[in-house]
Amino acid sequence: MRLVIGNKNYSSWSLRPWLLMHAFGVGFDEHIEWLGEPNLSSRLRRFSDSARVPVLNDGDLTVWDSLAICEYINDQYLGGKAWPAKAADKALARAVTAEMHSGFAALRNEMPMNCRASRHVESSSSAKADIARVDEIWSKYAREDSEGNLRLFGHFGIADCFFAPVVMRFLTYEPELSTSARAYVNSMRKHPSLEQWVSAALLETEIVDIDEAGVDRE
Ligand SMILES: N[C@@H](CCC(=O)N[C@@H](CS)C(=O)NCC(=O)O)C(=O)O
Repeated sequence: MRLVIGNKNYSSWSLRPWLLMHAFGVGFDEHIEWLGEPNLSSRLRRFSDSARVPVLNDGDLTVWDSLAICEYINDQYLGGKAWPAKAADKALARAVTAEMHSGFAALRNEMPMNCRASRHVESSSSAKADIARVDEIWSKYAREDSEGNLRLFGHFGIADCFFAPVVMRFLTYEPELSTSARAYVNSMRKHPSLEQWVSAALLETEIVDIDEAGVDRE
């Protein structure tokens, strides 16, 4: 099985399924397409008509879109355990995941994922509202798992994977957060699979200008 992704430093959509597969020990080869190199669209079309990453190839099957890939991995390889077991928690985990997948445009645009940077940006009121909503979701739904790690609905899964790029954004741009949201950031950052992603991101050298927002923090 192969997962095609973009730069680990920048590709927030790629991080989601990569983190799920890595954390649950689903074996896969990864292939990186550099987002700043020429002919991106035609290069990505070799893997999927969507011309976007991430893309999963499993035998004859090609799945694009980070949520569809996570759902497929969960169904085919994880016996459903990447969503909470209880129906009510599962519904809420799906709701916050869908909210992340389809919303938070201002936050995404103004604070691009950039794992290696420590920056300050002046946020618009829309981005501030997005940050407050993320804070509210984490404060409400993050609970300790059996090992004392803060995870959404108390068990690492797809919802955490969808918010992991925002964890990275908040570490880069350090917006004001509540104590509980900050605790979720710190706990997620220590996840061994996220550690591995970030270590690899730090070794990358490509600069993608449109994802370099803000000014360096002291
Ligand atoms: N909804 C898609 C979005 C994927 C997406 O926009 N990926 C970006 C990289 S992070 C991309 O492939 N950009 C290529 C381009 O814009 O040409 C998903 O969830 O996978």
